[in-house]
This record gives sequence, C-alpha cells and structure tokens, in this order.
Amino acid sequence: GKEKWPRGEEKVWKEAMRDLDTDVSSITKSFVNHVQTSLARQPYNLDNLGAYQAAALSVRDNLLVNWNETSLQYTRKAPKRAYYLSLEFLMGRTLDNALLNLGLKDKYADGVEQLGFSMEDILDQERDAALGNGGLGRLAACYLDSSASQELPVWGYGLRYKYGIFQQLISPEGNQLEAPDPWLDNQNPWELPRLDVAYQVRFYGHADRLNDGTPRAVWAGGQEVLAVAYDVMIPGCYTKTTNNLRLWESKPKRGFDLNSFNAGNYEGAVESSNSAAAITSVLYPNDHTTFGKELRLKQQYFWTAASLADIIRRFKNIGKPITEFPDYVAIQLNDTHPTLAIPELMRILIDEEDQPWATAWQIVTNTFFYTNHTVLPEALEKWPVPLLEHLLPRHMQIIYDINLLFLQSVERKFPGDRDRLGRMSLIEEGFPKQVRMAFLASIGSRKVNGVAELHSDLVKTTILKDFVEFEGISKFGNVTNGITPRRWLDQCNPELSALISRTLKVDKAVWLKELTRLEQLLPFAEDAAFRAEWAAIKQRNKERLAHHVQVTLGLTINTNAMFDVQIKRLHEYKRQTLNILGVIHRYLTLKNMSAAEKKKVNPRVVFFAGKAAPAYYIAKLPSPPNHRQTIRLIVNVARVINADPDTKDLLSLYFLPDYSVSLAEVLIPASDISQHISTAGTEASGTSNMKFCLNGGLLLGTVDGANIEIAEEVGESNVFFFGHLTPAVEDLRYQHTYHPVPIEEKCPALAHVLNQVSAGLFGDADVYEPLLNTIRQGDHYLLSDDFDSYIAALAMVDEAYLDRTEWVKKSIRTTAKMGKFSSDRAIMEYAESYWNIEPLSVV
Ligand code: Z57
Repeated sequence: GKEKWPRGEEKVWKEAMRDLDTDVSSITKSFVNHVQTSLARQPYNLDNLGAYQAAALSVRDNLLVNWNETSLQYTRKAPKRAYYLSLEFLMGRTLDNALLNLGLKDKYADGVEQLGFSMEDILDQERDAALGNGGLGRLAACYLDSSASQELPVWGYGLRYKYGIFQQLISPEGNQLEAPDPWLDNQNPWELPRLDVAYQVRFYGHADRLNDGTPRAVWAGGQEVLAVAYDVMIPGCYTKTTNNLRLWESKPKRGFDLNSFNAGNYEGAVESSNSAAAITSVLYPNDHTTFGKELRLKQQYFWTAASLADIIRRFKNIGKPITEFPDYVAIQLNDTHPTLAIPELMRILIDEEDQPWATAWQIVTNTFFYTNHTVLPEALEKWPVPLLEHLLPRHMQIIYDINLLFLQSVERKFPGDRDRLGRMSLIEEGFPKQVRMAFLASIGSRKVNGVAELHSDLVKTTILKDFVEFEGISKFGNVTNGITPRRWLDQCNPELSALISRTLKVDKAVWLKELTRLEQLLPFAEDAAFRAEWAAIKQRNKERLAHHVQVTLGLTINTNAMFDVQIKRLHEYKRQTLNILGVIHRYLTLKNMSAAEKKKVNPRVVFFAGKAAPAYYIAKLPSPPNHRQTIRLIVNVARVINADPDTKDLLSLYFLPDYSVSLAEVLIPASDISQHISTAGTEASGTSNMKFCLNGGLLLGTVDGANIEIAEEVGESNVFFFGHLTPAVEDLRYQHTYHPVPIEEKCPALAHVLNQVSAGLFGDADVYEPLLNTIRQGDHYLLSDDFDSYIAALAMVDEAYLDRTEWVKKSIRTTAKMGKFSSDRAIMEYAESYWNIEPLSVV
C-alpha cells in the first residue's frame, strides 16, 4: 500500500518545496551557505576556485529541483522516451551554460561581484568535461541541449571515464606530448553519484544452448563487474525541463576477491579489483581508426549492457507487456560503438524473457536507430570473432543466428547470388574472421541515417548499397547535423547575441529557439551603422582571442590582420598539410615581393589547433608518417615565419596547444575565415563549419559534407569553394596508382614548396620526408590535384577582404542564413521522423 503523503504538515512541506528564490540576495545567501557548509571553508580567504565551486553548487540546487520535477513527470505520464547511446559526450564547461539556460547569469554576476569576485574569473576556473574526441562527441552534447530545450524526454547514456581526452603539450621541437586529463581531481559538482543504481555485467564464461525447442541458452561463469550510475543534469534553455545524462562507472563486484585474499594472495585479490575499475578508466583517444583492443570491446559491452538493463527496468515499472517495448522506448545508436546493444537485447528477450526468436527480433528492429558518421574504410568497426567468442560467448552465438536467418532471407530474394551473400554477411571471412558492426547495426535497426545530404547519399551508394537493394530505400535517410545556438552563439559571443536581440527587437529567448528568425537580419546588411557595429564586435572578439593567447602563451598577435582558422582533430583526410603547405607558398611568394607589392597585401594570421591520435610504437618498426609530423611542421614553419622581418607583419602562424571546447569558444567568434578542406567525400558533415558561419565567419572549403548545405543556405557567393568534386575522387586515385604523373609536372607550385621543406628551410628536413612522400607518391587525399585551386581560392579570399564593406555584408548574410543548422531542427527531425516522441511540458 501507498504511504500517506505528506507525512507531517502539508503546509510546511509545500512552503519548503517551492522553487528556490532567485533574487540577488537569495543568490548570495545560497553562495555563502555553500562556502560555509558544502565546502567547509572560511569565507574570508575564499579564492576563485572556491568561489567557482560555491557558485556551481548554488546553481546546481536550481537544476536539481527542476531535474527531480522532470523525472517525476516522466514517471507519472510514462510518455515514449528516447535514449541516446554515445561512447562520447564532449560537454565542455557547464556553469556558464547552466546560468544562461536558467536565465540567471546577470543575477549571479551581480551577486558574486557584490561578494568581490568577477564572473569571468569564476567561469574560468572550471575544467572542461572532455569525454570525447571531436565532432561525434560534441554532436551528442549539442543534441542533449536541444532535447532538453525543446522539452523532449531524451536521456543520454555514456561512460564516466576517469580520464578524458589527453591534454596536449607541444615540445619546443614541435612534438605532441600527451598528459593525462584528471578532470575529476577537483570534485565535479555537475554529477550526482547514484550508488543505489547499479547493475552486474558479465564477461567471459560459457554459453550453453538449452536445445529444448526454444532458442534459449544459459550464460554463466566468467567475471562479473558492477556498473554504478552517475547522473549529470542537462538543463533546457528557458524551460523547467532538465534531462539526465547517465554515465556508468565500473567497479569490482566486491571490493576485492575474498578467496584470494584469504589464501594469502593479496596481490591477486587487488589485481581483479583493478581490472574491473580499468574498464571506465580512460577514453580511447583514437578518432577514425579502429584498434581492436579487448579493453575497448569491454567498454562497449559494459556500457550497453548497463544502459539496457536500466531502460528495461524503467519500462517494466510501467507494467506493460514486453511486446510493447518499442511503443515506449527508442534507442539511438551514435555510430557503431553501441551495436552490441542489438545482440544484448536479443539475449535478454530470449534467455530471460522467454520470447520466441521472431518476436524478439521484431522488438529489436523496432527499437533501435543507427546513425553512421563516416564512410572511411579504416574507421568502420570490425571485431575479431575469436575475441567476441571469448569475451561474450552468448552474443557471438546470437550474432551467428542473426546472420544465418538474414542470409537465408537474402538468398530467397536473390537466389544463387553467392557474391552478394559474401558481401552482405555479418562475418567477414579472413584470418581471423571479423564481425562487421555497421552491417549488424543496419539490419538490427528501424532506420539508418547519415549526417549530411552528401554523406547520406554516399552511405546508400557505397558501404550499404547492398542493404538498400535488399531492404528498400525508405529505411535509409538523412538528418543533417546541427549545433546548439545557446553555446555556439549566445554563450561564446554575447555581444553579437545582444546586437541580434536589439536588431530583431525580440528577446533572445525567442530567436535562440527559432533560429531561422535570423533571416530578419538580412536587410541590415545594407545599413552602414549596423555593419559598423557588426565589424566592431568581430574586432573585439579578435582582441579577446589575442588577449587569451597573450596570457596563456605569452605571444603577441597582430589584431589588424585577417584571422584564418583551422581547428579540428588532426587527420590526413582533413588535410591540415594542405593548409600548412599553402602557408609556405604564401611565405615564399611574400619573400619574392617588392616593397611596393607588399603594400597591397593584407596581413594574415593563421591559427591551427587540434589533437593527433597518440603514436603507438611497434617494437623496432619505425612509426609510419602521420599527422603528428604535421604538427611538428606547423610549429617549425611558425618559428621561421614569425621571426622573419621581411614578412612577419604580413603573415604569422600559431599552433595553439590543447584544443578543447572552451578554447573553441574563444577562437570561433574571432575568425574572419575558417578552413574545412577535406578531400571531397571524406568529411561526413563537419559541425565547426556551422559554428564559424553562425558567428559571421566566412567559409573556405571543399564541396564536402555540410559545407554544401551551408552554401545552399547562405548562397555560393558568400563561400569560397575549391577542389575536385566527389565523383572525380575515385578516378583521380585510380590515375595516381596506374598512371602516375611526377609532381613537378602535375603541380609545379606544390613541388616547389615540398622541395623547400626537403631542403631544410624549416629545419629537420629528414623528419618530414615520410610525410612529404605520401604526397609525392600515392597521394591518397589528392593534395596535388587540389593545390592549385586551393591557392586560387586563398587569393580570392584576399581579394574579397580588401573590400571590407562587401566582406561585412557577406558576414551578416552568412549568420542570417544559418537557421537551418540549429541542433533544435536536427533533434526534432529525429523525434518526429524516427523516434516518434513528443514534447512534454514540465510546469
Ligand atoms: C567523429 O568525430 C566523426 C565520425 C566518426 O566516424 C568518428 Br569515429 C568520430 C565525425 C565526423 O568526422 C564529422 O564529419 C561529423 O560532423 C561528426 O562526426 C558528427 O556527425
């Protein structure tokens, strides 16, 4: 029976339970209260870090009230819910975002100033939550913000890594050094440990089929690990809805193995406890490469098993039959990393819920949705069958069964087509055999989507072509990525946000949630006073960046130059090398100019930032050329160029170490032009391109990913496109292999640049040789094919920048037409066309 509530006096409860007061004096009271109690510190010697913690705890109180209310509504109304499974959530900092979403920033700023602190200093104390590598993880974070802001019942599920993406240091020689990221060292106020929410997850052991006429099996033995929940509050913008991001931490089932301990094997006892904790100890820092490590597979299963157990428990509380599961639950798979959720749900339905195979498969294929984020072959996950058999014997059986039934149905549709069966099998033949995770994710899902129009077309016509032919085109779609305008405009560029509100004569609460309203800025491109304000804000953002670089690196930057920015993970396909070789070309050109010619040149500052995957040295083998050498080249080119009195006023170059979400928030609003120059067909979408354009930076890029849709929106006259198009890429690669043309003939300008590097103009000549040779021979990413048109595009950028009035018009028009790229639009497409969920107001 239900307990009587309230227990005591209703009036007392109700009075105590109303929302927290948010007048400034209540805020300072709450702040000081946290200093004295939660932090147990003396108010008189409180430093900025303590002030950050007190402010965070005080803001968190507001979030927790909303978060509880939201959970209660979800439980009471039991709407269909969606779950976003992502191995990465690149959240960045939270305090500023929470204050803005709650609409409390001005009041808190007022309060902390009255107590003698500056809001800016306090915000700067926070460490980034960097539980992701790059675009895929940041997309997940934007999607959580948009879900909460639109009152959608969406939860995230991920891992609580003890160490996030490594901290990048750059040695004086230009080598990337990696240091651990102990982000949890100063208590994290944004998470709530839920030690009572815990599940057991099994590894290894053996699986025995019952062979009793059912498909059931018993999986037993092996190792059991505990998954413990940590909840992170996700506040919506100007709404009470506060969703949840549940992150799992692994720990040993018992503190240590009692048997070994009693047998005097203290070390052995501790070892088993170490291996359980190891599962969530560190984020894998490899982006776009699969690595085949057992610990990574353990992470994937640990996380999907705990998340599914949690989702199923919540579903069961509604009291509906299991066959109605897809009416209450949609699960989005962010890339193939959570694909084990498919055989795991089959295992639960068959072995634990005693469902027939067909019923189980019906439930599974109505529950999951799969987003593909790349067509690069080296990034497509494959797991060795022997490893899966060893770690997850029952899942391997289920995968074989899925494959058998699937191939039988393919055979029925295409009788005798053995090539097709080989191509489509979930198991790739070889030594060892491997499970193709993208195929498993596709056939186990209700829908499959790519992340930009071009990319989704490529998915349908290349890696999943056979699956489109077999299952029909309607299962395969596109949801173009988006970004949250809260963080990527209002938070990172407050002056521009304020100008927009003044100009549109509407509160930001309105246009931040209806971003296509930015179109109303278009006529103001013709207004000289408006243009002056627009340009002045860009200038102040450039000065803010220069100040940041001055304080953190001690370098003085010329803010009267065009700011040219390329910031993203280092990867061959993203072609940072093309950019640096272009910089060298510019440098050599300047060196040959007369003083009179130089007078006509507009100064340019080039910024790079980004992390490269750590090198793994295989004993005695030289490590292959990779993007780490590109960093080294950039740093050494910078050293030479920035010191050259002939050119340094006209060209300078900076590699900013340790790229992060919070560094992006300073760089992006300061950019005049940003570079998105992947070989056509290789960048699935890109999302920083959207961030730059939303902040009035123009785009220099290839006809690739979301660049194409940005150009469609803002107009081709406002972007700088260059390079070969996707359909030409395959032919060009074929030419490179079978009819190679020496680079001196094909692209003399590039050959000259390469020769200068080889000749030691930037030192370390032999170090760069392997990197340069990837361009001279093979040139898989087509630098030699695109270089001339790249240089021409850079010249057009220079030319356009000389007419500053026209440039500012382009900048305004670009921002004005970026409404489509709000992640609100993207997440609504998922909600309506895929998940079938609706907003639920929390009042
Ligand atoms: C990652 O960040 C992306 C794709 C991947 O397969 C992996 Br692994 C990591 C990126 C794409 O490269 C971007 O083009 C895209 O914008 C982003 O995912 C979000 O979809």
